[in-house]
Amino acid sequence: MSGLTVVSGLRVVSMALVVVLLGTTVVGAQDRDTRPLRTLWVTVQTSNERDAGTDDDFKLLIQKRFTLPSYPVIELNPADLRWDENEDGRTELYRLDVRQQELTVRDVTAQSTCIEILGGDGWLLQSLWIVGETTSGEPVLLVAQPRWPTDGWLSTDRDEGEPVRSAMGGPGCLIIT
Ligand SMILES: [Ca+2]
Ligand SMILES: [Ca+2]
Repeated sequence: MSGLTVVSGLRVVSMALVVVLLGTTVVGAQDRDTRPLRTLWVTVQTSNERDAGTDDDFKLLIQKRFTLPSYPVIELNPADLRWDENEDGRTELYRLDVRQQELTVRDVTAQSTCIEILGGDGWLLQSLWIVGETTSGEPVLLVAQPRWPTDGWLSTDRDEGEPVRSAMGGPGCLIIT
């Protein structure tokens, strides 16, 4: 482990901060829950604000924080829906099969999950919810952001927003390398 990199390329912080950040995230019931997941149900609500919608694709980045020593980052590409999704005010539900990724409940948290847009058509969310379904069929709320920040635009065009945001809407994404 060489340090902690902010994916948006803003800065690399020290090993000491890595330890502090890990210390603050490795607490709570979810971090001890190793039930395997077979499905992620991702609900994305787009803001009503003008031009909040996007025609661009996106992906989810999930870092497996407990898989030492490499902390692999899983990339998930939601399938294109049959309609013009993620337009202003729309709410979409994506079903992602994650059986191949060997994710567990503790892998998918607000701290470990990010959203990346793949184009320059700015996108502003209203809310983001991720519910996991374990291999035995139990639903578990993994990520809940009912109030996405109103300045939390996503875009590969830096004049419009950030290409990567955390699942809570903040700029950048903490990736341990
Ligand atoms: Ca579509
Ligand atoms: Ca837009």
